[in-house]
Amino acid sequence: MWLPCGCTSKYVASSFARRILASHLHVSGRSRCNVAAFMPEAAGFEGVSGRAALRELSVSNSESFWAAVARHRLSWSIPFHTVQDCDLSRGKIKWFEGGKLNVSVNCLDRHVHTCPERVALIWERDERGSEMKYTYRELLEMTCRVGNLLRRHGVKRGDCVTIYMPTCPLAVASMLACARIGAAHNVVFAGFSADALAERIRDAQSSTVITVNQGVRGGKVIELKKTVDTAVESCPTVKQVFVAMRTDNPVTMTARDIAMEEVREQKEMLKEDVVCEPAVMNSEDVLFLLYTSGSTGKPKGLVHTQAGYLLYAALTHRYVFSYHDGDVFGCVADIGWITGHSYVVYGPLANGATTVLFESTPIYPDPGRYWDMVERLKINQFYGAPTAIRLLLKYGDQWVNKYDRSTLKTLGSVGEPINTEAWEWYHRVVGDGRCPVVDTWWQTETGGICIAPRPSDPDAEIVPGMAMRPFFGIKPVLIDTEVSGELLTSNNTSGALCMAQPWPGMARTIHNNHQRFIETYFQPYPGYFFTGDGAYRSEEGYYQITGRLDDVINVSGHRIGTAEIEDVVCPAVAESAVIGYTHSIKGQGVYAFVVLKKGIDVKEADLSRQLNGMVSEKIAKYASPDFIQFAQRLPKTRSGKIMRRVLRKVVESDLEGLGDLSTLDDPSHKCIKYLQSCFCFYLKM
Ligand code: 6R9
Repeated sequence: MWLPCGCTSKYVASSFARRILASHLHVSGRSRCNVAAFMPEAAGFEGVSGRAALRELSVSNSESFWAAVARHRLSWSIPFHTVQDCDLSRGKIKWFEGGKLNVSVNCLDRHVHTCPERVALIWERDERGSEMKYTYRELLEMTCRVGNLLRRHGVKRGDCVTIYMPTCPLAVASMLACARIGAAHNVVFAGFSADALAERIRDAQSSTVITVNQGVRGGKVIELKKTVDTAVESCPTVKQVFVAMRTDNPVTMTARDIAMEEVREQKEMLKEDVVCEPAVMNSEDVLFLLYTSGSTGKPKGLVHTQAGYLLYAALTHRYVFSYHDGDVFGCVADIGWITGHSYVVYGPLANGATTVLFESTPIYPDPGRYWDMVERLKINQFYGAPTAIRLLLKYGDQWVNKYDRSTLKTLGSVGEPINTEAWEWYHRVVGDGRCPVVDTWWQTETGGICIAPRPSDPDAEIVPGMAMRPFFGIKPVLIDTEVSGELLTSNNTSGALCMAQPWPGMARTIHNNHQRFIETYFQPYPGYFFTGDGAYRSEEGYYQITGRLDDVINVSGHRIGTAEIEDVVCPAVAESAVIGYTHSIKGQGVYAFVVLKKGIDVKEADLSRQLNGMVSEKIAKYASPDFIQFAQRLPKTRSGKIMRRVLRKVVESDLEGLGDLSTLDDPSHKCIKYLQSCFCFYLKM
């Protein structure tokens, strides 16, 4: 086992300093002699004498690297014969072919074999102080019961099960049960509306849904079963809905519904055996679909497969956070997002970690919730979102200082750029200035973290608000967006962030739409995977993400396509344009410009409220506009495209920065002047 050498980290503390004030310390004498202790399988790599050399090899000889890691870190029923068979220009990605394994065996059985009584899950329930622990043995039993239950009700290998549940042990067991019997899962975030859920169920062609009677979040009861009832009305494929009980309140059950377990009298689940034969899966069989927003109105179901995904989630979890055996890992993401999949469920469980399932909110019952939890559960790594950090920062240091955070070793951030002020507060106040803060950049598409300050030498510098260094096997490049699509090879430059070579964790396709997969990710820059983000590479070669280059906005770390919001149809509206604007807590807020149909006579304030309600109902609350501005017309190019860049400047009141308006269809710029003078409705607090 690698023993951390206990060196103190060096940080660049000065505000907004983008310059690295210390020299590079990539290859130190210490790391040269303990590469094998750092990563045991690296002992077989000839001539690799330091971590920098190990990283070099992972990129220059990625096949050897991934082959060694896959053999060492996964349990296979049959070993793979081909490490990779990828062609980025065709969107073809295959890893570890010939290999057979079962993901749930890798996450559960092998740990039950060595340490059955180790805690796998700590469920930090919404009700503070009522956490529940589940050992690996218990989680395996629960998973087997759900697996048998699903099998008995006809769920087969290759089917897709939709899971609409809050973050809770049964949701994790349901995901793992799907993996156990060879079904794919499709977890839909429990904050999505009935319409959004229905769209995802239909696209995934699920015939089985798993849900709970009611959810509980921030002290409020959420009617999840009712939402499922509404959703499945428009989903003819759905044959059965399993309903677990999160609260004691009964809900109306229909002929389609099966009570999964009940609080007092464990029903269906207890009938099942605690042994469930794992399906032997091919490396490239589907593990799950996860829907995410793109720049069109239709969310895309990204497909992740078995071995490559699990390996990448496990390796990044181990090395980015410096996770060690016995640590308690606290990722507060919801399981409905990729962060929940990779760093609440698969990565930590593959590594035999104790992982926290956080069901509540950062400010319930008060803004000390996270840090009280850190103290109570003795969390060693805390992984959260910048939006929550910014919110908590505003409540003041006292909520943090009240609690003992001495167990913390690493702090992580994900989902959106973390501004320097939030980064420094996280580092200085939450981490007492002694924990590395890792700003981790990645996406649903990448499966796991691709750029993060760690792993690197323990004393290598970390620049506030920068993701900095590519992970093992990751080769980021920047490409000129404006003129030529040319590779930008120098430092101190910005461009479209692309990946020049495949890695095992990347998504394999978009469910039922491989063509869209190719068009979105591989056609913009042939031969490269295009992330959709822009990035800056510093003088020192470190990466900083500058934001999306497409029409996707990021509200509190949740991706939403502007087109999805614009597509919510209201009979009174002729057209609309949605843009993101800078929001001090959420990162970005939603601003909608709306043009009404001629002759419509409604009070704008009423219509604003109505539109807002419609977006909540069709998509989710977080997507509903903060501002709605009614306009006579929208600025367009002569070819009829809405000039969002102009709208953004109007919202920012930056009339100097309007840029080139030569393509505007209204040479007098009357429309822009009008927009500026208009009143808008502030809708959300
Ligand atoms: C993991 C996750 C992905 C998009 C991504 C980017 C933004 C994520 C970030 C970040 C700046 C970071 N993003 N991490 N931007 N710094 N550390 O969030 O996946 O929901 O698919 O969102 O989020 O724009 O493209 P996902």
